[in-house]
Amino acid sequence: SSRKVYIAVDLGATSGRVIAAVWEDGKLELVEKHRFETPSVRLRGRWHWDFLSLYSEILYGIKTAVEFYGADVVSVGVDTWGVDYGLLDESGELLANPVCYRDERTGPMVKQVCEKLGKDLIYAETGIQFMFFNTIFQIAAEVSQSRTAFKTATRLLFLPDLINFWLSGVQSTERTAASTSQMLNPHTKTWSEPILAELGVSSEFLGDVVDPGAKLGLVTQEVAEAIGTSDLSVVTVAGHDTGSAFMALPEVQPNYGILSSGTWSILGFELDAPNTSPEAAAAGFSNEVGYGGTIRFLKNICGLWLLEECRRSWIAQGEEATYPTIMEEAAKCEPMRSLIDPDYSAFATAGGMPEKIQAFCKEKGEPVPETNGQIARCIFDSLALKYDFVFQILEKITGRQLEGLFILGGGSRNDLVNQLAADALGLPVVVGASEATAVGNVMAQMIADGEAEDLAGARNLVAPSFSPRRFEPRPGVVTTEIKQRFSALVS
Ligand code: LRH
Repeated sequence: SSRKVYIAVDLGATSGRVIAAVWEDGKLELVEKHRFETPSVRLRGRWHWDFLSLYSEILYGIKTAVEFYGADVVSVGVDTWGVDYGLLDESGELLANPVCYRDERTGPMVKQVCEKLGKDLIYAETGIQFMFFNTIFQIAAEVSQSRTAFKTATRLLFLPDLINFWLSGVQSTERTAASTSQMLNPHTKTWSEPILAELGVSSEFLGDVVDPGAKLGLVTQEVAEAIGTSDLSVVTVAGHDTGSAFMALPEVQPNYGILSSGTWSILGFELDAPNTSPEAAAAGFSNEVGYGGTIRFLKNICGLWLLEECRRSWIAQGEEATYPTIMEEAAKCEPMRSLIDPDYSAFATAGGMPEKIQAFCKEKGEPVPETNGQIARCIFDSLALKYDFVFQILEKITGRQLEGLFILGGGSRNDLVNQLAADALGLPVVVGASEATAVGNVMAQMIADGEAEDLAGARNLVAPSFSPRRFEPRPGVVTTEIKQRFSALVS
């Protein structure tokens, strides 16, 4: 038949998905074959990913897709959240469970590394926003804590590369995932020598960086037995989930900002070349390398993590706290009653989120949100205001007058936030695929398979399959006074 099926494995910090993308008669249909949680496990004072269990879920999802679509299945691609990695010994054995990026182990490292190398040099070399969990600081922590697994390891694989290795038997270092490390230079698009030297790691340890789109080969014999076919090719995609998501824009509009909304709210746009100017450094924007060498100029805003963490607390206290109930209650709450800075440092780590939000409000003289609905509403209002705040900086640095915002990703299912974002920006919001990451993942596979020529070609091919939704700004909902009140809260 003319039907082709591509499998996208997409791991986010809240959930993982195995999606079968069915390409037939010029239409791409996404079918979710398996969804599972990706919880972190606290063990002996560290937060770990339970990586073997995630691997089992992935195999199960692929097997289900293979059973259903048989010989039409062409290939599989993997993307995950950024910055985290596994450590391997010479024989390829994983030496420890990967540590979660939110773990506190990097505590003093940002200061320490910056003092040694200089913040300016690190930014000029990498163009990446300083976040405590970037790989550079995780490695500094491994060195400073003299961790045995790290000392024994001969190879580091970023998480998408680790899964690709388990599926195909081939170790590789894919460029988009590598670019989240704050160790890669976005101008040369390869490892930064001064940073590697400072950390004391070699480029052999990190691997030669290769572009997404490479065919690694067929699945190993062991995987073939688990999924029921040996005829499945493993293809590197934009292994960084945000990189895959940005591929799936509903249309090309150079003057629209792009928001990839999920655990993180990632706001920026695509540039042809990196901007590592002092202005970009001062504002803390990242230059992440995307598919085809594109640059995503963006800022990470602490996104729906805030709500996910609140839900985790509420559920632990025996409340039901389902998404629909929370949304319903939040919609009924007084708008703009309590505001927070979503990026306040204490919100970045796990635990006690409702109390942390209340404490922030109390300290800043904001009315303290009491009910779950009020807390959720506070998060949504504050996120929309933060988008506007960051948008204004983005306009200044790039000299572009933005005309609207695309919202992609799982968080784009939240129509309350979509509308609030339009209100806060005073601009139209256009909502694209909620599984944008999987769509981008599949686009890279389609290019590798010869179905599309390049990124632009793939965008044209798949765009008609996902009809965008529009939100127009409601005048007067977000006033100048509210924006000023919000700005005063941002540290
Ligand atoms: C989103 C994301 C983001 C990174 C963070 C670690 O899932 O990949 O782009 O900064 O996780």
